[in-house]
Amino acid sequence: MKSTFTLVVLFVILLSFPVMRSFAQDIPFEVEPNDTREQAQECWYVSGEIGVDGDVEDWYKVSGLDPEEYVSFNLVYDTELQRIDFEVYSDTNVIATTVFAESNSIVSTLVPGQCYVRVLATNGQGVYQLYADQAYDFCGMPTYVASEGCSFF
Ligand SMILES: [Ca+2]
Repeated sequence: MKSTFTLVVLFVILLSFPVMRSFAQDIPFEVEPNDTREQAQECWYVSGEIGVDGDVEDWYKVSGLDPEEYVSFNLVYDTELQRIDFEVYSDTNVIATTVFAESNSIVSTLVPGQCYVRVLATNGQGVYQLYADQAYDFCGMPTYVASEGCSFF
């Protein structure tokens, strides 16, 4: 009985590897030029590189959001190599920004207009991943909470 359970667990683990790998491969990479709002790349999640060859900002456009529900943004990067902040826009208005963000900084906010995210290299260079999410827990609260060091306007 115990060996059957062990086999089932091993089988599930083996099955999960292709799923995780395919998810990682499905994250699109940024497309330059994307240095202005007009050049913003449409996506909910993206991997990019910043701080290289004078490229200090990347713009993204997030469409299909429910304007009455909170959206969470999560930025992941290597703090040993770089420092990155990001700003969230509703149309042309900045509504939230991180200040000296740690990796895995999360901002949750309402975005009533067209959403844009501007990623800014503040020091160094390297790659990052940016995720937008409108997922909620069973109590209707955003699954992410705002990190310290984030400002809202
Ligand atoms: Ca850029």
